[in-house]
Amino acid sequence: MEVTGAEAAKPKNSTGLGAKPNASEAQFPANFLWGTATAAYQIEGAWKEDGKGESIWDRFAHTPGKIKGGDTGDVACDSYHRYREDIAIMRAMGMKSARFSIAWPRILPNGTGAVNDKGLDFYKRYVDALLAAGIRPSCTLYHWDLPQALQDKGGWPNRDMAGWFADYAAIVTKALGDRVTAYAIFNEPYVFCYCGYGIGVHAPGIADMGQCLKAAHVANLAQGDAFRAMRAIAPNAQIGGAYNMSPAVPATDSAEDRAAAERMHAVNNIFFIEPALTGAYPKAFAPLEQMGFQPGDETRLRAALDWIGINYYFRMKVRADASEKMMGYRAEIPHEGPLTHFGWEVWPQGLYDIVTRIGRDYHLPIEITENGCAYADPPGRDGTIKDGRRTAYFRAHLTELARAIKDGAPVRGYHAWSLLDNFEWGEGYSQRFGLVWVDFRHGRRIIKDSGHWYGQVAAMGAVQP
Ligand code: IFM
Repeated sequence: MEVTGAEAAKPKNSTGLGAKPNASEAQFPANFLWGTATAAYQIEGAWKEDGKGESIWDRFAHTPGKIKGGDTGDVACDSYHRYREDIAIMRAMGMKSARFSIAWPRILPNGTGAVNDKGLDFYKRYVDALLAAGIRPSCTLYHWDLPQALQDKGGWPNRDMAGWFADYAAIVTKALGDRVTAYAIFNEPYVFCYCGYGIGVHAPGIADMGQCLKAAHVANLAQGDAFRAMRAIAPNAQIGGAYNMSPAVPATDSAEDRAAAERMHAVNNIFFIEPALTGAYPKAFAPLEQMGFQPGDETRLRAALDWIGINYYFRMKVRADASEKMMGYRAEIPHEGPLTHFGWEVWPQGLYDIVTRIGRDYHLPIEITENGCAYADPPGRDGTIKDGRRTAYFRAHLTELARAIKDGAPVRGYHAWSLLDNFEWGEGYSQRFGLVWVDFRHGRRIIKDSGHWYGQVAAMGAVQP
């Protein structure tokens, strides 16, 4: 079944999705922002088109042995050329918000200096097409595709990065500021610092915890500098960030494991929020000297974020471990619940736990900027994709989210990861997270059963049990 217009959102009677809301369903607020999320490198392709510069992910993926199956993002979902089709799908699914990211090397091929107008024009067209479809553009400035030219100057551990990033953020805000009102400065700064500089499984492939700590501090400075630059240009924009978060569950009830879990929360969940909102690192983990902290940085770190984005995939069990010199703990994904194709435990209550804690601790509007699962279900003979496990995953997580909202968590939106099957970083194309299946050879898209189901949830503002 090819995707065509309003077909996507038709009720599926076999699953009872056309039924009226009833009292036992999980109900969401009337103006709730139902959406999907994507990221530039994962979907766009066109890696050297229209003046785009090389990114660290281009370089990393082109290095033999780095990505499963030798996959690259050179073509990906070809969304650079097929974005109108993607937006038609979102519209047909009744989406109200589209989270997407900008590729920095499309705008500034060398990271700094001359602006590539063709790159800016692409995102202007993209945003205009979203607005024409009645979908709110939610723009992430950095989802990991650093210009390689800046990595050649040291990348995120180099303090100059903060200023370069703020300049880039200003250019984008000036160009899109009249069209875009929602921005996330970074996507998952913990992941790009830790995986990129600490353990080297992501671009630029450096395994050095010293560099990781420096990168994390510079990213925090960059967040503050970019926030101020953007606020000056777009005073009414909603500026926030998307942070990966895993509720930290102590492995035992011992005081050591409980303290270790709090330390993990500090490192993993709030390391890029506390400095922005308070000017200081979380007390449970603040190795200032190793991070290269300088006098005056406490002011630069500050960013009065308007909203907090939470990317939730799994919880972590944490135990104290003195042999872990830096953090003093060991954290792992438990296997008590069912596992996705990626091997991640499905634990819907974790979404409730993290959302209620962040709501309680920071009193800021929250959006779920990512939540989703990888399952490989292919199209059947009739061309449909029966991915019941994905539907069950979203049903369970949305039910927990509705419970969190009922209990007072200030959540205003939810973005399923992801609109499309796409390039899953080190895993290449082996992990399919999409509500929409993509044939990576021909670019064809098919809305999966879960995508039809999610469209109905968005239309009804409720999840049926
Ligand atoms: O695909 C990624 C995304 O880029 C960032 N958050 C997690 C997703 C699944 O691993």
